[in-house]
Amino acid sequence: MKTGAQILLDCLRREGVDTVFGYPGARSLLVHDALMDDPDILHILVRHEQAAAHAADGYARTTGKVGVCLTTSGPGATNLVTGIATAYMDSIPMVALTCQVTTPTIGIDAFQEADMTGITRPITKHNYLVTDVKDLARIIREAFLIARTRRPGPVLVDLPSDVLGCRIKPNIPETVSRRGYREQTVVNQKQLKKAADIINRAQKPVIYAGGGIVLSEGAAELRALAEKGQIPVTHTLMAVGVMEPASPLSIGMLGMYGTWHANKAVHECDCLVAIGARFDDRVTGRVDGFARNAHIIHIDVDPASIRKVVNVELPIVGDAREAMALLVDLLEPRDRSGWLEQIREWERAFPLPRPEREHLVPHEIMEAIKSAGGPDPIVASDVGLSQMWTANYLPFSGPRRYITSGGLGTMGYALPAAMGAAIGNPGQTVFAVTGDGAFQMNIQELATCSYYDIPVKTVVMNNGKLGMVRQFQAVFMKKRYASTDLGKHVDFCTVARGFGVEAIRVTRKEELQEALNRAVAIQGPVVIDVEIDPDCYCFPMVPPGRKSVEAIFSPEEWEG
Ligand SMILES: Cc1ncc(C[n+]2csc(CCOP(=O)(O)OP(=O)(O)O)c2C)c(N)n1
Repeated sequence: MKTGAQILLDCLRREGVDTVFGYPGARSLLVHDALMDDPDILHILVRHEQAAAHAADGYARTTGKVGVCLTTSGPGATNLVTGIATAYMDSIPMVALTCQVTTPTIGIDAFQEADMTGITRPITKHNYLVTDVKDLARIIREAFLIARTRRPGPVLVDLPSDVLGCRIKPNIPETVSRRGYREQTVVNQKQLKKAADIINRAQKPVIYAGGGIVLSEGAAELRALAEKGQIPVTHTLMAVGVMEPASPLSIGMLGMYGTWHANKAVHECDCLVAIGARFDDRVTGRVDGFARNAHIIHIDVDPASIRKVVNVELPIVGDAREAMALLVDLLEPRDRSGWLEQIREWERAFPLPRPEREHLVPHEIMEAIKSAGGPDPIVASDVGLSQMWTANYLPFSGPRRYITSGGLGTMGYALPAAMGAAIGNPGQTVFAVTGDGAFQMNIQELATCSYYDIPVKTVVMNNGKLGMVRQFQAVFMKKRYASTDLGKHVDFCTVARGFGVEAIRVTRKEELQEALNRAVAIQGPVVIDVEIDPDCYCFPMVPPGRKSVEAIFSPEEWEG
């Protein structure tokens, strides 16, 4: 006979879970107690439940496994909401375990009761309230199956404390399936053949590569496809690293803060092959101006994302990797050097800006991180200018190396996500790149890093401002900087040391490289607080509501 809590851990072990990011309370006592003696599952006690979700997310993004977080009921559970929504928007496999008040007291406003299945219905792929311990093992197995298959996403399981305390003879099902839920899709060969015909006929095709390629482990197939057809590839924020950045076929990121030449190529192409991407409004700009002359092919595992934003000509529902592997055989080799040269010409005309200033500027910081980080560091970036600078200026030669909150744009993501990444990838160098605003949203996690000696190197791009919002004010609000000044620079070094984390402050260019090298050489966590020019922004930028070729390169260019 075993308790529900013990059965839960048996199920987690069965799914190969080695780490749970969590925070306890009265309702989770039994699970935390069982975890204390568990030889296989490490429980990381975060300092705020939001960080548990982001850490599970960072673990999942960098390992490809399902991330797991665990909280008590009520406020512990509701604190997960932003982290779950972050994972949902970016299709990240996660199982969120929230403990609940006892089944007889559900619905009477019991102490620390919150209706978690109700609250998270719109931000989970699926969710469950377990009302009978006999269902527990099956539900946990289903939760993992649903989280990691098809279009992945977070699944929440709400666990009343009496269910966790109930004793039964455990019976973990060998296999699980859900009626109406097919784990796999079968790619339609006829549609693929049509796609190949369109691509083979195209003079100026472009591949628009999205996060689905990362999730399906399809980077090699993408590279083969691009190579065979000599097709340039632009990627989304979610797909950083899917192409080798030095490849002549890689044309950088598209969208609001993408490269001018990638946006221009999409604007001028005669065939756009969207793979594992969802035509996010930050990518398309004004939809009626997006790829206006192109035959659009859309390959995606989720039929609901097809024709949601853009009326594509040829939809193909299926796993991105599988579809690309089949498509590559149908493509005819082509010489498209004229088209590729045209895109390079656009790049030479409007390269990513690399300004020279007295103060430290972003691309210099990215170059220094690259030089200190070795061949393949993992970088979790926050949300703000630091995010776009990292995506544009730091080269990543593989997927699952650059992680960020793309769809929801959650400030405070970087440090906890980097923690999860570091735990999932022992021995790897892991950076969190953050702004001074976003850092303060989960800064308490320095305590977690210090306690467990998680060696995250946090680079704070400290401009004393909420830079990305300030950029909007500089461009669109006539430089009225409402509520974006964070005041006198916070001394993050003192704060970090208070948490028991080593810290280095950088104010001058000459100090930067040496500081980063030293941070990487230190065994444990380090904060590198880098003072940067507050008037440094991220350009080119496509103004909201404009076509993606209407990017501006400075605030002065805007006359709207
Ligand atoms: C939780 C949350 N609140 C508000 C925002 C809106 N927002 C987007 S970027 C940004 C500024 C970020 O400032 P900072 O972290 O200092 O980075 P910087 O842009 O200066 O690099 C804000 C407030 C958000 N994305 N997330």
